[in-house]
Amino acid sequence: MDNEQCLDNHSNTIIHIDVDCFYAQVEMLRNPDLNNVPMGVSQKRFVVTCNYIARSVGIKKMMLITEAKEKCPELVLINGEDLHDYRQYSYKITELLLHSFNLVERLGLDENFIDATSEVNKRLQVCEGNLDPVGNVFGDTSDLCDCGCTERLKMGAIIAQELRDKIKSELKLTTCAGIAHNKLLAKIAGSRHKPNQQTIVFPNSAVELMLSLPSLTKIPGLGQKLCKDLETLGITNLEDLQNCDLTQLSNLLGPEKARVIYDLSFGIDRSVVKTTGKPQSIGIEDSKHITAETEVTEKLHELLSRLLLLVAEDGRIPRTIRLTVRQTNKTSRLTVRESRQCNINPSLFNCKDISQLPEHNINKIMSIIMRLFSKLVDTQRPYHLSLLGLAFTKFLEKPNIRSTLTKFLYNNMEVQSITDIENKYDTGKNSPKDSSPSTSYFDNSDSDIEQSTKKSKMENIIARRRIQNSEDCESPCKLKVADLRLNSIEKSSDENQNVPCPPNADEKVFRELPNDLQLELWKEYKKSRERIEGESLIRTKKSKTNTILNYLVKR
Ligand code: DCP
Ligand code: MG
Ligand code: MG
Repeated sequence: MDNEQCLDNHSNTIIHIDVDCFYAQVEMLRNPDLNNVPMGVSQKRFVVTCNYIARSVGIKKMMLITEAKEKCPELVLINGEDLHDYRQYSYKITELLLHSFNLVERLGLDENFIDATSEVNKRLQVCEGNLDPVGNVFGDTSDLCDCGCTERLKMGAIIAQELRDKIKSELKLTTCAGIAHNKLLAKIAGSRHKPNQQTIVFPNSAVELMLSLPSLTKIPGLGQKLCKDLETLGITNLEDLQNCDLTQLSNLLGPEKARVIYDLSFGIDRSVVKTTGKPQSIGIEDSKHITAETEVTEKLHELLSRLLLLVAEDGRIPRTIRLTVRQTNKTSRLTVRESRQCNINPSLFNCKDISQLPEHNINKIMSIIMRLFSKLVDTQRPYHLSLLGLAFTKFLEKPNIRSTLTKFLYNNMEVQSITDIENKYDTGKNSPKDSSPSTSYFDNSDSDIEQSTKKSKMENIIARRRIQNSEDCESPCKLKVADLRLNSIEKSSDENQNVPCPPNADEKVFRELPNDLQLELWKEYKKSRERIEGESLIRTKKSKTNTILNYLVKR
């Protein structure tokens, strides 16, 4: 069955993997001395997690530090406010899973759902005899379903064990897994036996598993707020939800949501595993109290530096920057959180390593941020901020000339990441204020704020290619010079007037390409010919498929 139709039959095999005491394990890997002592990871006033030694003496996740220290005075606390390494490990786990499976969905930093349905079916086709369940099984196994799900889930458990072993051997992290025919049951099953274990739940035990939850809030997807709303209908526990009047529930939540929640109470979940793409925005916030502009610039500068590290790791080029502030009105005591964003010229990121942007570019980005700030906060009057946040959104993939060319030549597809961008540079309703705040980051030039205009596909291809070329440039200024130089050489060159079409290439298509691309293809052809002649080698199959020229070769 196809993933889109995850109906409430038992055809799917879903694995949920959750890392044991995630932040604590990362800290223990960093410092193995922590392995044998009770240790916790703190953020502000809380122990956000702790190792299993600490858990054995009663320390719990999200316990106040004061309470935890009372319970276990020898508890070692590590500050976990810098999420950098946790994020790194988190992405490594997902990446590792994606090596074996296409359908991997991240949930938070330490969880992944894997739709193992097709792999399970493939393996079962060549598997003879009954399988033994690997790991724990939740509930009674005397009356199992005979639709084939029993063998599928057992095969799922074998795969779960393999994946957990791989995570352990490659990343040195222990994990728990749940194996079930849907995401809900897989997630809950995994938490039944911890740490470093896995649990299968067969469909006949679905309701029993749901009823084993201590409260409604433990149903994944039901937050505190929703549970409060349910209380108004007298629904305070799982049985109440199972026995509730669906019409009343629909009146409260709308028919769709009511049905979803009602089904969840019986362990029915039709949601599918959706591959998590790269995040749509990368942001960072700090909840510090700030009242002066020097502090604002200092804090935003710090946030920007940290954000650039994250963007560098992500590998894409941001197109939009968003500033968020939370300010309290002194008189009304009301706290308001607001954001403003604007497009940003991607050439500002023309640097091999975005985390090492030249000071000049940083200052330009800061000036854009401070412009946004002046639109959000009236800097002429006293203000009281309790949070500042920066985020980059609307990313451009670092362009790949080969795929761009392929698309252009054969698919004529939209260059989506560029044409999708809204044609406005400020999402705010008001026009920009004229007043120039005193900070040195301010300049009133709009040159780095992208005034997006819809470009032709060809322009987009060329624009992308320029960004790619610029990767080798140390600064955008050098990029511009290099780019101009390249263009002027090409324009004045005779070769460029009539670039020879490489033999075997489709000349008609070739002639439609911009001259600089034609030239590049010709050079590539010449280079490969020289290589072949020089080394008297016949091109291998691999190099053939990897050559841009091959995209042009007539079929
Ligand atoms: N986390 C957090 N704040 C919370 C909950 C969790 O910062 N309110 C962080 C710390 C955890 C990580 O997220 O290490 C993963 O959350 P889990 O709930 O999976 O908890 P752990 O992985 O720490 O422990 P477990 O072994 O119970 O999965
Ligand atoms: Mg965990
Ligand atoms: Mg988790």
